[in-house]
Amino acid sequence: MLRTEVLYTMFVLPLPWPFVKRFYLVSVISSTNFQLDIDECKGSNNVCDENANCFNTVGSYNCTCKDGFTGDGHSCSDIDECKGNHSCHVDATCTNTNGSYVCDCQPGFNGNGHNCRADLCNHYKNLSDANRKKSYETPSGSELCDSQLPEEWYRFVGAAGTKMPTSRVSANRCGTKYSGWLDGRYPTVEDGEVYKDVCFSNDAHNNCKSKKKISVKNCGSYFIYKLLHPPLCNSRYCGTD
Ligand SMILES: [Ca+2]
Repeated sequence: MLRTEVLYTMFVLPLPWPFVKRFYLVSVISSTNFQLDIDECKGSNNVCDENANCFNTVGSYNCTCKDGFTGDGHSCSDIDECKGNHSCHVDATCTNTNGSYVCDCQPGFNGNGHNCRADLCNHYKNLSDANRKKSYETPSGSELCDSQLPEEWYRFVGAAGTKMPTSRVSANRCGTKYSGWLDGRYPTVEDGEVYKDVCFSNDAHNNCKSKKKISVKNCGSYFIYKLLHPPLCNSRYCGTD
């Protein structure tokens, strides 16, 4: 919007006494050269929506809805990103908010909502067979092998015990010929996921003749193990109380 300014200009003329010593000349100037722009974006002039940005221009203005809103600038409404485009992870929950949205990893997953990773301590399978316990003497001819065990995270429960032993297990125990046991101490919760060697005992060697490196994690009240196929059959991962 342009406003015509009326300018009053004062001139002091050097006229001698007794003439009017001072003569005020009022010049009224009315010309488009003096039209000044009004900033419609300032104060009470702003007619844009409260969720819009106002851009003043010479003789006019523009209203543009802010990010997260849609409309003509004079009326802006929230976009529900959760119904359309959002960057929440597939394992996250999307919650719409005014002007934005929030992503939260679902229970059992950790992360910032845009990247969620399964909380391993809530995603494992149970090993519960009694013949997996280190005290179980393997009947001759019925040796089993964990080469058939899917390579996933496991927890020892029930008749299988509560964890893998950390001292040598004799050969021909826990339902196999080469009995598997964890070499070294267990990690703390703070240690997170750590690599550990599992030794498989046989008759001829007392120590770690055959071994496999696996991942172990302390979940506070129990341990979980990422069990991989053993290096040779018949071998099994043993449990203990
Ligand atoms: Ca929104």
